[in-house]
Amino acid sequence: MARKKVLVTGGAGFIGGNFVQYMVNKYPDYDIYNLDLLTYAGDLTKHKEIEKKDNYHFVKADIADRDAISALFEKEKFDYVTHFAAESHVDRSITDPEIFVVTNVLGTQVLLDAAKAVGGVTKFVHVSTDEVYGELDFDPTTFFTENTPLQPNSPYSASKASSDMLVRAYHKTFGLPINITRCSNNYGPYQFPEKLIPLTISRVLNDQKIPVYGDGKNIRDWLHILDHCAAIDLVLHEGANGEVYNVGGHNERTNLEVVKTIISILGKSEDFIEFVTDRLGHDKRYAINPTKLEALGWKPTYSFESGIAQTIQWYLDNKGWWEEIISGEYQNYFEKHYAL
Ligand code: NAD
Ligand code: TDX
Repeated sequence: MARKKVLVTGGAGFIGGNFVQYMVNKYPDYDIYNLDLLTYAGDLTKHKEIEKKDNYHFVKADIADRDAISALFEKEKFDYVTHFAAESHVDRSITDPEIFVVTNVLGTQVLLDAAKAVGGVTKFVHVSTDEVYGELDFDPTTFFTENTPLQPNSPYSASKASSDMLVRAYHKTFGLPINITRCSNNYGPYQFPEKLIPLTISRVLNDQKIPVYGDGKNIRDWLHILDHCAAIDLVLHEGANGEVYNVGGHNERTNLEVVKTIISILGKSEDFIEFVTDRLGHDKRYAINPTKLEALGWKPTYSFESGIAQTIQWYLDNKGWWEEIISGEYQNYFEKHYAL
């Protein structure tokens, strides 16, 4: 049987990077192609363990570069596409929305066109976010389902919702075999330290203030990266054509609870918490109903308690990785965004 070729876009980032490693190790008879532009959020050092394996391949390209993407699809004739590449940070989308439209909307459309033109792609999985549904209030009995109307509130989530609509349209109009996944907040190894959990861990370890937006009562529903990778793998192989699947494991926490948990595990003082000006348009609460994915056979393996302990240990064991990042371009971003 011919080897399957899997394109993973954004495979130098946090989620795509973990997914590339998961797939390279789990499927030695698949060829995994990591396509990434290596923006500030992408780095290849995380792939030291797998880059010598025969089934791992790297291609540096911009998903919005139509000529490069068409040529790659023509050459490789992928069987599967898993699309993670994006501008992913809400705060950056508030200060500089345009690149979010170019990468997230136009880039997705370029990939869809290439898949449609070449043919042979048996599944295109578009990795989206629960943020496209907007926000929930604090009533703990309410959840996002796949039928919740899309009401994105930030330039980031608006760009992701737009890309979701294009993916849906290429299925309805051209018959492209697709799935859309919408997951809650991920955490785990190799997350860029501008996101809440790695930002808190790295700053606590350096005895620095932790900026908590507003009153810290906003709620996120935390999903361990490895549970997310298993979900994408399942949807790629078993997802019903054209369907949307929400991914989340019922791990709702306020931001303040998350920060206090990390401080407590690291044995530091809560005096490091600093309440700062709230994010513009800050969504109150996200919470996923994952019943549809569970019916396909998915079950999370991490509770928030086991996942956060594993993640903190990873950041302790891999200081070199994140220290390198926070000493680079990120430092300028941090100083501009926070006045701490
Ligand atoms: P990330 O920012 O860590 O990584 C994004 C990757 O995409 C980087 O490697 C970057 O270099 C690459 N990239 C950016 N622009 C590109 C372009 N034009 N061409 C090619 N590559 C490009 O993001 P992440 O947290 O890993 O998120 C991955 C996907 O999952 C995104 O689509 C995001 O919307 C979605 N998502 C993330 C979360 C989360 O909690 N992190 C939750 C829900 C959904
Ligand atoms: O310094 C901070 N202080 C703070 O209180 C930061 C960076 C965040 N926060 C708050 C804002 C959010 O309520 O913590 C919560 C989590 O913030 P982020 O880590 O920036 O994640 P969020 O905005 O929820 O979006 C994430 O999950 C959904 C990802 O970045 C998105 O790509 C994904 O779609």
